Amino acid sequence: MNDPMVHIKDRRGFPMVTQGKSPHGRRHGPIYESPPVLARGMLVLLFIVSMIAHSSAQNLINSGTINNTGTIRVKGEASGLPSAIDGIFEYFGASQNVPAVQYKNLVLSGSGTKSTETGDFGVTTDLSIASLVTLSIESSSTITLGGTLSEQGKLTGAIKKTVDLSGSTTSSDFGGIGATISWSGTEPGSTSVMRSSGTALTGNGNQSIKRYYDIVPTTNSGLNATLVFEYSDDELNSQNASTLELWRSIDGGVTWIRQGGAVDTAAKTITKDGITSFSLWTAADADHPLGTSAIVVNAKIFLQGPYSNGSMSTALNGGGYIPLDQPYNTSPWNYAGTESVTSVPAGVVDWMLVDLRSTSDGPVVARRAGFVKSDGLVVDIDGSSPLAFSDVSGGDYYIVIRHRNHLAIMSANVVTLSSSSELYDFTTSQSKAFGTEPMADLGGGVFGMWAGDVNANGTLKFSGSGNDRALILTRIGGTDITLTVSGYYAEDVNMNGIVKYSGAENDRAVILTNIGGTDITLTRATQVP
Ligand SMILES: [Ca+2]
Ligand SMILES: [Ca+2]
Repeated sequence: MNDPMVHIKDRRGFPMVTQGKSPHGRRHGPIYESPPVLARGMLVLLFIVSMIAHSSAQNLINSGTINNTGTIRVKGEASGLPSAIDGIFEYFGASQNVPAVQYKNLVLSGSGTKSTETGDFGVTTDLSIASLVTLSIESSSTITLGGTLSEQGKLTGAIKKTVDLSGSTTSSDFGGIGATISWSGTEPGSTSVMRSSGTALTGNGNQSIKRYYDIVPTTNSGLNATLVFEYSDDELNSQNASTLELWRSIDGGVTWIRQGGAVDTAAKTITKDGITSFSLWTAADADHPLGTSAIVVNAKIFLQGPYSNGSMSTALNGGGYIPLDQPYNTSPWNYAGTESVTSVPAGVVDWMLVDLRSTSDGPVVARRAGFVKSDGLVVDIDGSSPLAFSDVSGGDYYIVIRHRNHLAIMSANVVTLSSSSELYDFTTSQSKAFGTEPMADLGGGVFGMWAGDVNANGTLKFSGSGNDRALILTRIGGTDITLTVSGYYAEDVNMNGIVKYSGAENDRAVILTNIGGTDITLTRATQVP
């Protein structure tokens, strides 16, 4: 200890805290510098060696700076490290504390648990965890990784890497931290993936496995991405790997939406494709679902018929015409649902029928009848709650909205549905609904479902066989165009409770207007595939 000043140069493979002569009688590692070197601003290390022998703990205590172009190996504790260290820094002892600084290359070898200390912790290039080692990242810290992770041992805590998923970078494994994302179509752009291991998340009274990913792309809608979610057996939290399913939360882990995915228990991966947006993702087995199976559709639509100046008329309700049982049990819907009320709630315009689809032209996954209210909200039979689907898993669905004498509409894209679905407002833009000119322009930037499909065949037709107009005349008797009939009729296109063929507020004219206004041979079809 006669000269504590040490200038570290490239020394690979030796315990760098060796001071003076090694047990073999040769001088290794640190090179001693004289005070004039210090005066020239050279880098300084102060070593205090607790033990000399290779088999004993050795500490690194620094009070200056470190210029490392090789490898620094510490068997005991390191302290006083500068905020950033070049070269390779290796902790090769048994259980050790790892100060939170910016390492260039961090190697964790030896054995036991390497516990990081509080603070900003980064690895500019590569992080290596040897097979007998557990890296325990302090709970308030996240390791920011620049390069790759070599994980022969275990990692607990949070590690994060950011990759620009754009241009030719159509896939990344994010430095091997355990999530691989590939994409086509819309570029996610710069995307950060934070993996957390060793902690379970909770939902629906159940726990997840002890791993989750928080994935944040720059563009986070309209994606077509595939996620390969890796896990390790020691994170299973006593769950059955073969029935693992992915779950995602868009509210920070409060509610969870089932995503499914394909488990490969040999590869220890769960793969899910067709992902349109990212968020917080974890996994749980079939016996520990993180969400209930009830989801809701929270949608706003307008019907052109009863619409005027921002809201819809409740004339049918006022006239007592709305049936207490859902009316879609006839052709063409043939919906056998038992939705029924003892009285129609206030503010209700009419019954609606809502379908969920997994693909734009695929089969109906689930169907329910509910009400639409004067403000456009589609609600359950209580008259206020979003329309619930009790037997459907949360996830991404196309929403199809049907009405007995208006052309059906469908959401332009899938909508993420959960027990707390966000509002999907069809009324604000044509682009909210699927297809070309799917809705009527109601003025003032408001759009609604086309009125006039009296025979509910999906097409507005004014003349010729199977047209919608003639049915109105038939309903009022078939000859005298001045007669009217009151009640709950599909021929009451404007839904004021009166079937009327001619004169003010008649139900015929809007059909002609909707097919173009002049050529009676034109038609208009629903845009729902
Ligand atoms: Ca029709
Ligand atoms: Ca009418």
